[in-house]
Amino acid sequence: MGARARLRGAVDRLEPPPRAVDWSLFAFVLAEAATGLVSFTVGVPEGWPVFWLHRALGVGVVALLAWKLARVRRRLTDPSLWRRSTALSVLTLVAALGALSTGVAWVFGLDVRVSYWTLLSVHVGFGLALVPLVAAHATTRFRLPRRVDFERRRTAVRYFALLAAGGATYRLQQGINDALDTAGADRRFTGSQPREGDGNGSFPITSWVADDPDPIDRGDYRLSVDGLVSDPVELTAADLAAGHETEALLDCTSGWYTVQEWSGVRVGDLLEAAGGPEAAAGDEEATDREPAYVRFTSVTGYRWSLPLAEAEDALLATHVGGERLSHGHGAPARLVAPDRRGFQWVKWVTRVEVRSEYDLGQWVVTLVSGFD
Ligand SMILES: Nc1nc2c(c(=O)[nH]1)N[C@H]1C(S)=C(S)[C@@H](COP(=O)(O)O)O[C@H]1N2
Ligand SMILES: [Mo]
Repeated sequence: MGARARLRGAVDRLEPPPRAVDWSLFAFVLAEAATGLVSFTVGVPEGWPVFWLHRALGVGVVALLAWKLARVRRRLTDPSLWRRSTALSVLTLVAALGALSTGVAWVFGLDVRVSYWTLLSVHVGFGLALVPLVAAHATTRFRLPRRVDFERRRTAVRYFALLAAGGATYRLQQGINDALDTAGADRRFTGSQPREGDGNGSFPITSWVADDPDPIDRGDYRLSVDGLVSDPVELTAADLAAGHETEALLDCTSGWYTVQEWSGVRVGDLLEAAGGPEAAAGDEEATDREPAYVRFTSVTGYRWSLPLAEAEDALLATHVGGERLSHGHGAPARLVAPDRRGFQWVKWVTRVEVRSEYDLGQWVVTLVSGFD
């Protein structure tokens, strides 16, 4: 038996029964959406498994889709078999191929821009569209999975092998990137590509959805530092030029990163200027009102919170690469939160507030701020 025949044999043995292929595709797409979204919140290298799982699942989807298409292709190519649901099937297939092809191209470091979106943002768009499409597609040919489809131990082995093959494929791909020195070789563990240079002009201005405020007049600007502090204060732009410096890496979920020298005021010093964090006094439930988070709010309402200790070490930056921040990058002051993803680095900060509670609303507000 030749090597090709043997590989074919191995691939055939991996193929799950038809109903299991359908349900696995559904489950894999959901898992892709989940790992993709979770990966947006990961900025530390220890979070690498989320990214690897996303890639391995993606290779798994390629295999499952190939098996599925081999089985159903006549339903697509033979017009006499077309039904109303065929249109939905085709749309689902297009979204799946869109998500897979942009994902693969991204991994190889392709950096084309589709109007003002990066290829990675287009990938996310296809991926998010795929979830409802796959769900609707599943209901048109709804057949409950049967125990026998998944029962045998062979099934577990199969899925494990599928994911392992996915991981191995990605590893192999990294080797190709290195050998051919493609742009993909410089990517971070998050998949983001580098933007080189120092200062305002060297990296993109990115607003997450709709934030686009008018420039803030330096003379009129006030920053309030309040919440659970002993002496709330209002500071001017001049008060913030405290000259604390730090090098930090900004990694945007649209797929680029940059390392810059930021300067401004340490948030811990800012809180000291307001007398320091202090539990709310004089009420029975004072224990529930311990300072635990610092919330940074933009002039647009966009906001994010960091745990107190992390926030104290963060920077409210007024300068980047030795230049005063430009309006687009958040002047007069923006949050620099090392190890956090870019969307958490609030720009145009006008309020710093010590709070006792986690702010669940921030997840929604970052999506809708800027809309009137
Ligand atoms: N107020 C506000 N802050 C924001 C954003 C925004 O839309 N509004 N975008 C975030 C995103 S998604 C990123 S990646 C960084 C980008 O910073 P930059 O525009 O200086 O590159 O700012 C973050 N801070
Ligand atoms: Mo971003």
